[in-house]
Amino acid sequence: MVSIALSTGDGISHEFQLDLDNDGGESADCGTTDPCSQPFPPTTTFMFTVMANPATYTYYCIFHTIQMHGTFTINPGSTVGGVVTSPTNPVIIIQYITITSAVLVAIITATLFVARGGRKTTSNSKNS
Ligand SMILES: [Cu+2]
Repeated sequence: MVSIALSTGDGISHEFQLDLDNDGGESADCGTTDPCSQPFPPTTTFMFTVMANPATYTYYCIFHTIQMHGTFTINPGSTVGGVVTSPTNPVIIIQYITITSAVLVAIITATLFVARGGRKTTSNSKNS
């Protein structure tokens, strides 16, 4: 999820568009191929999910495509303009740790059981 805080410094209307289909600033693409904010001023926070391949794209102000544009880079295996957050619910983390521990204990117990069983079989065959 990308969150962009948009504001105007000149008092006139602007609208952010991320040109994911690389055909320039086209208002007809808003809501279909390209994420677009609401027009602003005074301010707006535009949140959207990027469904696109890692690459460098162009963003535009739809109303001023020639004067107002820039690059928007999607890095492979990373987030754009933010950080990946860990689960914040301690209960989920504790449950996850508990399940992981139980599985590890089960694996260790099974391994020890097989190892002991193997030695017994070996010693039995030596004895007989
Ligand atoms: Cu503009």
